[in-house]
Amino acid sequence: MSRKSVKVAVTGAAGQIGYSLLFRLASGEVFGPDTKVSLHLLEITPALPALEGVVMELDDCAFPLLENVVVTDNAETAFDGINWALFVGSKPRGAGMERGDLIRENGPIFVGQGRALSKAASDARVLVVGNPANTNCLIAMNNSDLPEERFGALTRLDQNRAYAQLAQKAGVPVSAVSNVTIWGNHSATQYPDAENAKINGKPAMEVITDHDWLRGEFISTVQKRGAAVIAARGKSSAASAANAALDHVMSFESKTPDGHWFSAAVPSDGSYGIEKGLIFSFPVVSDGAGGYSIVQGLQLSEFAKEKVVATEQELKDEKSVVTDLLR
Ligand code: NAX
Repeated sequence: MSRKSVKVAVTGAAGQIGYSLLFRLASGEVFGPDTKVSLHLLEITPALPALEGVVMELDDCAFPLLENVVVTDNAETAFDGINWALFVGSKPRGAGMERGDLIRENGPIFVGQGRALSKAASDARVLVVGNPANTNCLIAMNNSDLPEERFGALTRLDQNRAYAQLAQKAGVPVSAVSNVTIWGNHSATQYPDAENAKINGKPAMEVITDHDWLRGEFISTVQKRGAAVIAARGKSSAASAANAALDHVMSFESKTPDGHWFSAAVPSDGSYGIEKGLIFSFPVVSDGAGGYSIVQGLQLSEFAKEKVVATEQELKDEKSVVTDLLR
């Protein structure tokens, strides 16, 4: 999709993912060399001074395509006339916090931001990055008048992690890997599907003959990669998360090459028997003109079906914790 200019809202812009995201958006690498970019940055009030520092650095890059930067703690101001909303801002999981606590803590943010979207942006497409991303996206979608198909949550980082693992195991460049799908939730129940993946155009299951690895360590490595990065770095994934968010945006902005697909958590239309309306990661193709569809007809083994049912169940359970935030 080529545009003269694009307005992108980023929430949580003073955070670590924001710091990796904003400069790449402003550089033109996402929307192309002919598209001017306006950044609409939303933060909570106490983080605005830090955000001003980030804006100084954006100024100091003298990006020719960066037309305008809005800095605000008001969601309606941030979302005014935007084309994309990247919902990164949320509270991190604190020590001893259960997933359910995090959902209750962050859910209300997405009620307010969903409502603000309805008032301020009729053309926006939304990507939720802040965790628990799928359920936060469900909440935002339910509190907004924007069409459901505009909403998505990030599982592209999981997909990219799966690509890297398969490439390393097969001893091939990552560009040789294709058609990996992440099914379900951006959580440890996600199912990274190697059964439908390809390496140099051949089924990955033929190229990698260690099927115990494919059904065991491969899946658990991808599922637990976020925790492994935290253990090693002392901080959660940031540059790779920002990179994946931009991959997600670029994939929806362009036509998916024939025979390929990418993973994104989108509202289920009942495909593969998944409960309608859940924000579930599927194989997706984009038409490059604002539309997308879920790839149909992929074969799922009994092993895969069990995994898909488990991650669907987790999303149903998460939904049941926030029913009061849905309308
Ligand atoms: P940081 O804590 O560095 O930044 C979060 C920012 O959000 C802070 O600056 C905070 O002030 C702001 N914020 C909090 N509430 C807000 C609100 N109501 N409105 C606007 N801004 C608000 O976290 P960071 O490392 O940037 O991660 C952000 C989110 O991404 C977290 O929820 C994290 O768990 C999630 N992640 C999601 C991933 C995915 O693949 N879906 C992977 C990476 C990451 O873990």
